Amino acid sequence: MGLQKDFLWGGATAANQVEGGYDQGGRGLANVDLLPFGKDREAVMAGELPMLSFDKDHYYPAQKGIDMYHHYKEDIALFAEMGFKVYRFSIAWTRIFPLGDEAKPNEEGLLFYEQLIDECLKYDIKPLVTICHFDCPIHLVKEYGGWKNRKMIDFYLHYAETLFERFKGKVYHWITFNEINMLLHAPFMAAGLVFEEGEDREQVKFTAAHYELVASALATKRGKEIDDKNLIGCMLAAGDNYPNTPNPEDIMAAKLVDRESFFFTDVQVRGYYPAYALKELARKNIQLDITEEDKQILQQNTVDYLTFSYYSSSVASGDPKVNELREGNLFPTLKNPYLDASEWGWQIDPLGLRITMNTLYDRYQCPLFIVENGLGAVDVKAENGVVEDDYRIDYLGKHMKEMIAAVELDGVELLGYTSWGCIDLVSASTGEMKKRYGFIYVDAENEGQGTFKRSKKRSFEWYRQVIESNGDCL
Ligand code: BGP
Repeated sequence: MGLQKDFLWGGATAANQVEGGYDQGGRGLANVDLLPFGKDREAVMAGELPMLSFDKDHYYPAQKGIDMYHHYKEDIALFAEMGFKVYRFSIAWTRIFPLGDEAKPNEEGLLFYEQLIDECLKYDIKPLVTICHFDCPIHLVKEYGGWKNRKMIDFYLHYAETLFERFKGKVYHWITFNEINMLLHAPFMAAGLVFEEGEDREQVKFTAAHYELVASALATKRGKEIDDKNLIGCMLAAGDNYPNTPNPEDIMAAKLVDRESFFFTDVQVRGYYPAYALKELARKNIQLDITEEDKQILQQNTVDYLTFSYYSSSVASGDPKVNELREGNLFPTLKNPYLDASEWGWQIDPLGLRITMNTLYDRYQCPLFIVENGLGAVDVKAENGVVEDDYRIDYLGKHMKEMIAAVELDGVELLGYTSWGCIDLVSASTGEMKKRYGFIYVDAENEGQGTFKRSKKRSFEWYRQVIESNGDCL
């Protein structure tokens, strides 16, 4: 009993939240470099406040991240000390193609990731590469409108092929797009979409979604042609939606919210647009540029596994007045009276992870991989200089127990678990450093001040033991 012997324990990060070095190594600028720190961040993420050029007087969190660009060897050594079997990271598109539409890649960028990958392999840590974690070269946004434009499929494919070729024999686990469903909630951050006045936003978002789906399927095809040992997955921001009451109206409402996310994975795992999505698009009068060739591409190139993030469940009501009480950024939800919440209002629901795993496995019957889960919290060092993060140990331990229950008791097929922000990093939604997730503390403050020195939190040794015992010590 228990998890399989080769279960992939590890941690996850994203380039723009950790690397820094935004203008080094020939790197170009991306949408994620222009997400400001402070009050405008959410409006910019949503594509409502076009911010397409770098303002020297402003601090952008991606400028410094946690300076992993210069600390990666030290960081990977610490991951190895915890016993990581896998490290999920993303490649910054603009390190490889600074503008995005060049024919020739930037060798310095490829070399950086090659060294990072070699450093992982030195410790027997498998690299799990996210090809696109929210980033889109700013040149592609300005010249082509980001993912509004079908040409993006070719640019993305050329970028993905370059990675498959270069890292052949070293990387076997790939994710095409991070949290693809985030495109509907944060369209500038997730897909480089900026809305023109009077533009039909739904039309733009679903057009971009279609192009990303085709690009993802084509990357799956090319990745497997280049090396048939490659495993290519999709990635969903997951978490079941509960009905507010047993009223059938609420149950239907929860189902409808779920569909906004499942729409993406239904296409990526099953290979075709589900009937409910076609009806919904027609009702909204959204015309998609879906060609016969696109349909074939989607049908023939479904993913090998489904990866997902899980932070919380949510609650929906069929009553519009009740729904007005929904709160929270990105994924607004009603309060669940049975759950506590994090300092950022994300409701903590370990059993929800087991429920979500069952929902996904029942729906798709394909291997799952939890690639993000964790607690964002304000960490304070105790007098001994150590962050005694028992709250994080509690959160993660409870989630891991439910994860193991889903495998042992429900028969869900699960390849691995990478906790989000295994080392402190910049928060995607708020741009803050003070929302910390790591087992490793980084001495950096909200606006890039600090020594960037790394130190172990109490959870570091705890996670080491979890991995060593393959979850048995929980
Ligand atoms: C997911 C993203 C990550 C990450 C995480 C936590 O949506 O894939 O990039 O940051 O959420 O969110 P936050 O950083 O806002 O706490």
